[in-house]
Amino acid sequence: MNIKEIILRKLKMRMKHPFTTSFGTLLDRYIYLIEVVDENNISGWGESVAGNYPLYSEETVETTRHMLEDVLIPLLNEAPIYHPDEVNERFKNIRGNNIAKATIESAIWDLYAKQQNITLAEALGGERKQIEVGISLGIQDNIDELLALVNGFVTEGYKRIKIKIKPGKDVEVMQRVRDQFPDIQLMADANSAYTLNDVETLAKLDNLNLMMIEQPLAHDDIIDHAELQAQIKTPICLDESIHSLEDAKKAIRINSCKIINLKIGRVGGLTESKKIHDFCLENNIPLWCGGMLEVGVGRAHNIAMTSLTGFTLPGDTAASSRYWEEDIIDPEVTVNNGYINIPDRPGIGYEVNREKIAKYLLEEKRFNCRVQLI
Ligand code: OSB
Ligand code: MG
Repeated sequence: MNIKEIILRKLKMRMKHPFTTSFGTLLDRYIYLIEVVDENNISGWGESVAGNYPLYSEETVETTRHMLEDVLIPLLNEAPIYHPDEVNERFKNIRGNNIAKATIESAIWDLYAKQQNITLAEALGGERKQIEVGISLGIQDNIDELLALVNGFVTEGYKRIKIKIKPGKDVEVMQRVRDQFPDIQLMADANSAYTLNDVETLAKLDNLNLMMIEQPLAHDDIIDHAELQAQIKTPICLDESIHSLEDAKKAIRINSCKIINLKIGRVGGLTESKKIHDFCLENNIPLWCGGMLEVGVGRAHNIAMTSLTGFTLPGDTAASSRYWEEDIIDPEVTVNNGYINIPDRPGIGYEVNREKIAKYLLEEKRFNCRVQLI
């Protein structure tokens, strides 16, 4: 079946609340959605999870557009594709730009699953019918506000609470949360805000029975993390440092981390995600699926991915209503007592709502396509 058209749409969506990490605060999400349409007018969807500025990764909303328009879509047009696994292969000489690659690769996976009339979860080999979910809480102005937030989400049933930390907003914050909630699954995410000079501070977190500390040190490091892991009991989880299966293998080989956070965008798509999943499963490395403040399309891809059995820890993919007044998919993602049911309709399993897209649309570009997806 040929892909006859690819449509790139830029949306602007305001989040319900600003989200603050050690690298900055986000309120308005600018999002590229990609739609790949085949000859039978079946559509596959992908979402660029890049930020407005290159703070989490070097990619931005607009670099993903450039890559898609000027590099990746033309490359796809060069030759037929027989299976979505070949998309990653086609892009292998293009350095970096994993979020851009994942945007179109994940849309082709969705289209492929719909053409086969199976769910994306099934296409990926996922077996779970429901997944456990946690929540990620941004840095708050004061601890009482944070405690109120934690209380709300624990009451709703979220299975794991992740709290963003940075120097000066770390040990006391985590201590207060732990004191008030002695039994919850709790973790911290530093988004690279520390260095090895901070070992003393980070070691204080060891008393709090945290599931893990996520990416305490530099975004591109695995060496210092190994040194830190040797000095603290709390498991280190790597996020920013892992861009591929190779990165994951090296990080584990030198004991830089004990847990891996997988983000489909960060590793360049679902094919690479599956490889990292398989490696973690074979080697008993706890794995979970991270979030990037996605709207419904990205959320749906995360949910399908998390249906694979190697995702042994609750992920970051919360309900649509966590960030959005209204999501662009029907139905929205809902969480019941800490679980999301894997949808049973083909592909991503949620319908993209075109009226809502029109409401948030800034730009639309159409590309004629000759890609055969057979
Ligand atoms: O480090 O996991 C992160 C959001 C944007 C960029 C990086 C991160 C995050 C989150 C939010 O923690 C996770 C989510 O709820 O989508
Ligand atoms: Mg993180």
